[in-house]
Amino acid sequence: MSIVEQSRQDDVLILTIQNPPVNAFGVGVPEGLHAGLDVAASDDSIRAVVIIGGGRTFVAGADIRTFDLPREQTPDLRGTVDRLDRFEKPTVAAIHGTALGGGLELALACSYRVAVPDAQLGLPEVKLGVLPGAGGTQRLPRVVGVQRALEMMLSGTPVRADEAAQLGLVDQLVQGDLLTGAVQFAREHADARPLPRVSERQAEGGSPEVFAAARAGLQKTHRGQLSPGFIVDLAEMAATQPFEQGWDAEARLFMQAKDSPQSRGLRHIFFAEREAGKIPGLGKDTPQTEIRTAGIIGAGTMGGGIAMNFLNVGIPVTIVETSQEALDRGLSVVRRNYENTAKKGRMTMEDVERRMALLTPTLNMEDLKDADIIIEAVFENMDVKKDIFTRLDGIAKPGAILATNTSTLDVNEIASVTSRPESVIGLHFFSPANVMRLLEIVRADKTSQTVLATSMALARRIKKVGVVVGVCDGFVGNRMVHRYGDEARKLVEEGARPQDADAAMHALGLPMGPFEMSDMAGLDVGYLIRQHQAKVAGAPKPDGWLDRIVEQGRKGQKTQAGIYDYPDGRKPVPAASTDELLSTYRQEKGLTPREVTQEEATKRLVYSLVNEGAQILDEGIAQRASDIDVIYVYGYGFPAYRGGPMQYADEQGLQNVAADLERYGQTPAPLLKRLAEEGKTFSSYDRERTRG
Ligand code: 3H9
Repeated sequence: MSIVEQSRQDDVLILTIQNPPVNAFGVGVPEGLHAGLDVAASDDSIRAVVIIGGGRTFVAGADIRTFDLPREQTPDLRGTVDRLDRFEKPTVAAIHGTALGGGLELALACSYRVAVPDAQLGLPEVKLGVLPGAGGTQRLPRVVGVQRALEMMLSGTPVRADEAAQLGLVDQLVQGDLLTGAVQFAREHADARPLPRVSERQAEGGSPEVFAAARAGLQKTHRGQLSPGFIVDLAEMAATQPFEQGWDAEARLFMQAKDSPQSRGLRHIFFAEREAGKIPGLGKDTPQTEIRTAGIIGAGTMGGGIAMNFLNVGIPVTIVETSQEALDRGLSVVRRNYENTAKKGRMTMEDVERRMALLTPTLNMEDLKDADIIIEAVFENMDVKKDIFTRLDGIAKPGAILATNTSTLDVNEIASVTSRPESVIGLHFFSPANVMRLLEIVRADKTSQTVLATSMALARRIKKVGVVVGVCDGFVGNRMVHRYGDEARKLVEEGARPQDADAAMHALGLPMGPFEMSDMAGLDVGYLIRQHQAKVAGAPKPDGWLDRIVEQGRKGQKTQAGIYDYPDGRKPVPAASTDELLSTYRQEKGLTPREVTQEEATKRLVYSLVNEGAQILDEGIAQRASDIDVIYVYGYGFPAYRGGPMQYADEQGLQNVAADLERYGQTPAPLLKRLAEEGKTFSSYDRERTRG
């Protein structure tokens, strides 16, 4: 079967792009379209051409997998678009599913666009660190106006075809069969001349103020990123220069953006996220349990946030607490969260009531007997969790999934108190659980394939990115963050100020550094763990500088004082008391402070994550390096345009990373050392293992 099929309905030639799964503009597509256009050009009986996608969608964009190919092997989208723009017979793009990126650019170069009402049209290139590179930056402003085009290109968010029709982006909505409607439309417009060409139109609404505002806005929405600035520059060219000039500049800037580490990072995460959904040994036909109802134990911040994910997609939740007061408090927090969303105009009050009506509060755990999945979200204490799972074992119906939201504890041990360890799994949500997209899915030794497959599908259904991890202290994310916290504390002992360590991570694009994060999470949690561990080990009482801060009653944001002061409740301000405490501490311990450069701080912090990540990978706790990246981007705010810590290390070169680790007194993990010596990357390691 050819990638572009040709067929005829009398005087209309139909070109159907067949490149599953999403009809990306890949190898063979331009050749097929050119062949079709050759036929149309040479056959007088053909009066118009319809271009349509086979399968579930129109064209979802350029084939991202071809971005790293040598230029001459990349499918020539621009050449195809250019030919369509000049073509002498009417061309109609018939759109269903998605017309994204290069797909929409192809459609914009046609004379007309028709679409089914629920099709999605957009230019999401910014999300991949590139820009619309086949005329999109020049054509979209000429159709929908500069302001709207900037919004669409900078957010990357598509619009539905019915909205696109109002914007003039779609010429006609087709209610019935798309092909029939498109052919009819093509016939009706077959003789209309001159042919409408977007490239000949003017872009409206491009005042200097619009561009100034767009540039100022980028500081907030896309700080530190390359391609959004290019997009604004090109939209300005669309408004002020002849088409050809903008078209040429676009090609240049597209290549520059595509070849940047930022675009490599974003493309890495795009594929990593999809890869994370694939579990070796877990076939597509693995039976799944149907999840119609959920039970949650604990209506605290975590339990309430978890419940919201289910309510949002229409799954009824029964939520259990031990006191009426805790239950009422939990429910009112959920309601308040929804009402705040409604106040911002992102949902109606009817939506709020509809969701709240799905939430059933109870003090009786027996009420969970019919739930298809039960998630325990009480505080981190093994005895409490074991007690809950013992009781659940007697209550839950056979086949129900019993999940724990523990962030550190041994899921095997929790499962061992039940008579059905195959039904037990860890579902580690990240705070705030209704916002953060990551879900660590902790596979215990006896977790069944069905429970795992159901949990993965559930993650997608509640709009989370599920990543499967193995059992160990802290799983992937928190285990790495512990090492990062240790390194941050050491940096300060050696002479850095806490704000220097935080600034080192801001420089990389993280919204928070290690100490801002600790203050937000609460310093007492780590303190209690350290004290407990020392006691168990019979070691002396820990007396680090951070322990001393907690002993001053400064527990972080929640006490309005931690490593930082919080005069307005939220914004950290360096604290004089911390400086004093540190200077006394260093004197007492005989530590002579030295200057720590930002470069050293950044490397030591990120590489501590990478080093632990390599160890985790070697132990098989994470299945792929790219899974670790997904965890850090979706759970810890690591900038997607850096691709995650492992991809960042690949960009730096693993030899350099290993050498720096040694220089700063850390021992490279055996896997990292080996890959560095062999001149490999984490990506190549992932690829080899997938092939193997
Ligand atoms: C561009 O167009 C540049 C031009 O302006 C200029 C050029 C000169 N390429 O997401 P799914 C794969 S930039 C290659 O799970 P869904 C995906 O990896 C591009 N592969 O399905 C997955 O593979 P696998 C602008 C692609 O239904 C499979 O298709 N376009 C591409 O949840 C299914 O994907 C975009 O940025 C692609 N373009 O969502 C659109 N797209 O099965 C990016 C998908 O092996 N794509 N794949 O894991 C999307 O947003 C979503 O995939 C889409 C479908 C909404 C289309």
